[in-house]
Amino acid sequence: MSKLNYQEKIPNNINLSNDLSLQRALEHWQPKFKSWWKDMGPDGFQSYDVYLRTATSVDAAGWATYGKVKMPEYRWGIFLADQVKDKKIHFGDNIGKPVWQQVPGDYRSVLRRLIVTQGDTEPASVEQQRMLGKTCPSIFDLRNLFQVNVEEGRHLWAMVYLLHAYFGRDGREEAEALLERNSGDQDNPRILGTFNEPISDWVSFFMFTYFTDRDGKYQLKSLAESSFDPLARTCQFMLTEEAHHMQVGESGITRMIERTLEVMNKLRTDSTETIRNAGAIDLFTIQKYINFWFSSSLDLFGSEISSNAATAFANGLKGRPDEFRYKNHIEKNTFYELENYENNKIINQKAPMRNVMNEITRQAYVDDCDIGIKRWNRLINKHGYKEYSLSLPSTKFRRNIGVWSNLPFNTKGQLIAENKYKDYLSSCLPDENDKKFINSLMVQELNPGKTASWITKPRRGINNQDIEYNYVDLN
Ligand code: BYC
Repeated sequence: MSKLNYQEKIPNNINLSNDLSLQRALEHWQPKFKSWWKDMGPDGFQSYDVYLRTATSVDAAGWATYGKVKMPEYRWGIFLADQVKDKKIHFGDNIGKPVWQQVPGDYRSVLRRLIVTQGDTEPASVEQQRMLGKTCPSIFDLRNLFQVNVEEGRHLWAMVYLLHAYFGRDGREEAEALLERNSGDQDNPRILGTFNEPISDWVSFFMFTYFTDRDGKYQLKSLAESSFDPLARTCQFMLTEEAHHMQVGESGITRMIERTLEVMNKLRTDSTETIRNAGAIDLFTIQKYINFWFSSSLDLFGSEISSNAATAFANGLKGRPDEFRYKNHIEKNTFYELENYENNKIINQKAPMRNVMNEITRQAYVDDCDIGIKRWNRLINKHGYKEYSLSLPSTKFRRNIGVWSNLPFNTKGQLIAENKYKDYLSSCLPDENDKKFINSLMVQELNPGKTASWITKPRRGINNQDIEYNYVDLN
């Protein structure tokens, strides 16, 4: 079991003190990270004690140690899952050879691109969420926001470690650039689309943590299969933390729906106006937010048919999530049937399996997203509203990347007239009115144990603490 060296400036389980030049490079980057955190991290609350979990080792007992800490003093560390002895490459053309402890020259730039793309999303999400503390529905939710934020910061550290340790000078330059791009910046935006979308209300935050963090889960699972062992081990440990982020999303949306149903039952109404006047969010509006964040997150998997994905699989850089579940790990002359769009028609096509890895990962993601939808529909049903249900829009709807990009598909996956599309889109995505209404609900609630009108209380506290516990010390 690897133990954390807690005495060092940068907590780690990689024997950092034995590698002075790496230690120096990271210590050089650390103040830049801290200054980025101060400028672009959570606005306000930086001087308050927050009940946070910190990783102190990578085993089950130590990865979640709870205590009050001021966010700028959070111990952002570097942790890799334990190394497996004699591990072999388990997919692609290099199958059976030992995994790589160093970056093979041929794959250097592709690997660096993957790590930079992954790394870029982490600080991006912190930037997107930076103003949310001002409108938190409860102190419990405020703490969860900060937990997510500090861990995304740690995930940035994880990628920066790989860049510094394995990519020399260009890795160090990329690490600097990760702090220079900013979410939504006109001149120097974040790399992937979703990470430039504003998250200015908590409905978007819960949707983001449900849908976009789940993309993170699937991308990390793919990278956790990598033949570049330090990357695989880094991502394995990141996945442990990622699970909590998705749980924040799922429970947040559940609590929001619960409040809506309570209001519908109490007032015996399904009128949007009446529900809104009672301070809850009608199911139609919730569906619009699902439509927005799900469709945006689908783009993060890349094109349905991708030569990048084929190369990454063939070379063993990026596998399928849970690669062990598949029978064939080489997929050389195998094919996959999928839909494509040619000459204004949807056609069925067979494509080489290696080229459709993005689509296979996306499908696994869609199935996972659907689990929450089914659960929410059971809740709606239980409250007696059998005629209502939430759903995931079609994977063809509102796409900007891949086969379906910029085509006028409706949420059911049917093509509609081009000239009707703009109006259609505004009818099924949050419009200005919806956003205005949602913003009107976003009132900060800081009394321990109290919760804003639009969401129910959490069922359980954090780490067996009471719901009323003072998760953020405001004194
Ligand atoms: N927006 O062959 P293609 C997370 C680019 S989230 C803008 O279709 P490929 C987290 C692509 O870069 C997980 N550009 O796709 C969640 C390429 O550009 P170049 C993040 C896009 O390469 C919440 C071109 O289009 N992890 O962790 O097979 C909070 C053609 O690419 C987009 C990763 O991203 C887009 N949506 O796959 C915090 C994993 N999609 O090279 C964190 C690492 C594609 O032609 N990244 N493009 O200039 C990858 O594995 C791959 O880069 C992608 C794309 C899956 C993103």
